[in-house]
Formats: sequence, C-alpha cells, structure tokens
Amino acid sequence: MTKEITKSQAAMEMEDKYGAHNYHPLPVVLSKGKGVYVWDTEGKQYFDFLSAYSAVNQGHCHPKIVSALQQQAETLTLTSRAFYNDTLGEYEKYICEYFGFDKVLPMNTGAEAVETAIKLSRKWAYEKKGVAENEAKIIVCENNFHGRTTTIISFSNDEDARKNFGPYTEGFIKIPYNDIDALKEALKEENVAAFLVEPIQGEAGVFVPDEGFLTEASEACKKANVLFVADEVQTGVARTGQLLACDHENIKPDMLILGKAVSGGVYPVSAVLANNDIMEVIKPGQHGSTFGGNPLAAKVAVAALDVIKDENLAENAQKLGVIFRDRMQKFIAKNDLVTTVRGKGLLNAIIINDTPESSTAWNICMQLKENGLLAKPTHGNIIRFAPPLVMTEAQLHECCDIIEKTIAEYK
Ligand code: IF1
Repeated sequence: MTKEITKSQAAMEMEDKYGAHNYHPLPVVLSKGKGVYVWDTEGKQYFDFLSAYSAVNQGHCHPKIVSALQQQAETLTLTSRAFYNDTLGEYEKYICEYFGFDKVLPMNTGAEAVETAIKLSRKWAYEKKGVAENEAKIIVCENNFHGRTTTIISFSNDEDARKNFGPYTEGFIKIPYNDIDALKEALKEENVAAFLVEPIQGEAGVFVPDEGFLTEASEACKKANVLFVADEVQTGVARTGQLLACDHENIKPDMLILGKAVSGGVYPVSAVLANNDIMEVIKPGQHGSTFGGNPLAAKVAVAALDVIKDENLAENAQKLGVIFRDRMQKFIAKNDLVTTVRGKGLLNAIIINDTPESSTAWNICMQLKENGLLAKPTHGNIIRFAPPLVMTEAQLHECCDIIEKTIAEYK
C-alpha cells in the first residue's frame, strides 16, 4: 500500500520538477483507461467526466480505433505531403461525405485547424470578395476559446491566456456572444471576411446560445457575404447529441473546424472542411504541416468516425443528456450549493453557488475524485461534466448518484 502511494506521488513530483507548470491538474495519476473508466496507479477506478476535454467521445482505448492505429503503425506512419500515400485520399473522401463538404484540409491540433480557418478566410476575402490587402477583419465573440497560438490568444479576453504574450495579431472584431444585434452591427463594417464562433462556448462554462441565434447569425453572414465559420473542435462529433452542434439548428457553416474526437483521442487529428469555392484559394506551398493527414491519422480518424455512427453515439448523447439535466434539475431544486445546470447532449456544466475566487468547486471535484468520478472546475465556480458517449443509462444513473451524494454531503 505505502509503495503504491509512493508511485503516484513520484509521478506527480516528476512532472512538477521536469515539466513546465502550464497546468494545475487534479492530484490523480492515471495509468489505464477503458470505455467510460480510467484507473489510477493504485488501481482505483473512476468514471471519466472530462473525456480529455471531449476528445475521448468514443470511450478510452476503443478496440476498433486502437486496432486501426496498430495495423497502420506496422505498415506506414508518415510520408509527409511531399508524396501521395494510399490512405489520405480515402480518409478525405470519407470525412467529406460524412460531413457534407467538397474538401478537407487535414491538420493535427485544434489550434492549428483554427489557424487554418483564419488563413483561409483571409485569403478568400482578398481573392474572392475583393477586400484590399491586409484589411480583412474577422468577427469573434467575447469569452471565446479557440486555442493557444499567438494569433488566437490575440483575440481572447482571458487574461491568463493573453497577458504578456503580445504584441498581438490585428484584424479581429470582438462582439458579445449570443448577441445577434451586435453581430449585425459588426457585419456593417467593411472588409469583414468571416464570423468565427463556437456553437456552444465550452471554456466559457458550457454557455448555450439562445435558440435561433446560430440560424440568424448564419443568415446575416450570408447576406453580408461573410463566411460563417464554426469551431466545433469541442462540440463536434456527437458530443452535444447531434453529429454537429450546428445540426441542432440545421445550419451549415461555410467552414467547419474539427479536432479532438475526430480521432477518439487516440492521436492528434484536426480538420477544416469547406466547399471548393473557398478551399481552392489555397495553392501548393501556401499552407501545410509535416504530420497533417499522415497515414496513421487517416486510418485512426476513419475508424473513430465509424464508431460514432456504428454505436449511435449522437443519439445516446442526446438521450443521456436529457436524463442527466433532468436529474440535476430535480436535485438542485432541493440543494443550495448548485444554482444551475446547463448544456446540450453530454456537454454539461453545473454552477456552484459561490464566488469564482472560492475553492468550493475545486474541493467538490476533489471529493468527487474520492467517490470515483473525475471532473475539473472551470472559471472557479463551474464544473464541466462531459463523460464518454459510450456510457449506458445505468452507468449514468450511478454517476448522478455519486454527484448528488458528493454535493449533498459537502461541507
Ligand atoms: C487546454 C477548455 C475544453 C476548443 C475549441 C479549439 C481548441 C479548443 C472550441 C484548441 C481546445 C481545450 C484545450 C485545453 C482546454 C480545452 C477546453 F477548457 F478550454 F474549454 F476543451 F473544454 N477550439 N480546448 O475547445 O484545440 O489545440 O487544444 O487541440 O488545455 O488548453 P487544441
């Protein structure tokens, strides 16, 4: 027993000593995952209610995805895009048909895909819309989270993400989220290339816009000849109870940004999808990445997207999400510690009745960990709940029991 405690202690101390302190993890050291479960170095089992920020929608170590990885790893891993390979085209066809676009531009991380969409939007504005060189503007929303590159943090309003990383990239107009009038006003400006938006704001604490906002936004963009660019890195791939969060309002973005669960968390795979009139502005040598679209990524992504359909994960997320919010609503009606539950599908959050500066949400997460469920607070007093979508109804009820018991007993 003592020896095992030393094991996780040792792992944490090693990260602390040799790794940059750019994260503040919950003190649990994970060494194994399967489906909705993860295990720590002491063998304690937990429900994973973060799913690696919605990358592991298909569940940990899904056998079909892992098998695709293993087979391809023994065959061909990386060619670079200097040559063709026999897996990329198949993947490109597959993902284009899957989401209904003409073309895909493959990248690796979410931030890279957002950067790609920004570059595509600007180039489209200059070459198709006729915006004067270096004048293109992109409308973004307050409290956005799109990644951590220097350009992306330039239009963040999170001090931690931004401060002392300047000088910042120009060319962004910030409007309040979920404010159609502000968007229409901003669209009156000249030289607007795109509106970049998360259909649900994840980092902001799972903020769901009013019904109709996305539809109106999409229509207003179309009228103004401005690209509607959806960042579905976190909301995409069945998380919110539809394949895409945009599907809840039946809208089709001009550009779709995907990451995370495109690979089921097995390998970094991201993508930008668009139709030919947009994608054709990129010519050889103008954008790319050594690893983007490599054979491993291609095979893993096809397997991961297959699993979403084969196992009806969007439907399951939709169904379980309703049950989850229903139980939480009933619970908070008789508990003062939680004020709100909100979300869509299995992307949900509860708001703790305390200041963002308090450590209440953190302490609750520590207690949830003791009780066998892992979640992480965001913005001090919000706890995000996003389990893998392969969860069963019985498991979800078990998890709700843990959450309710933990909060009810919290002192
Ligand atoms: C971290 C949150 C989640 C994203 C959207 C692009 C990216 C992300 C909508 C960039 C990434 C992350 C990254 C993670 C924390 C996280 C997050 F807490 F910030 F909100 F998911 F819940 N667009 N989201 O949400 O993707 O480059 O990371 O692959 O630690 O920074 P990436």
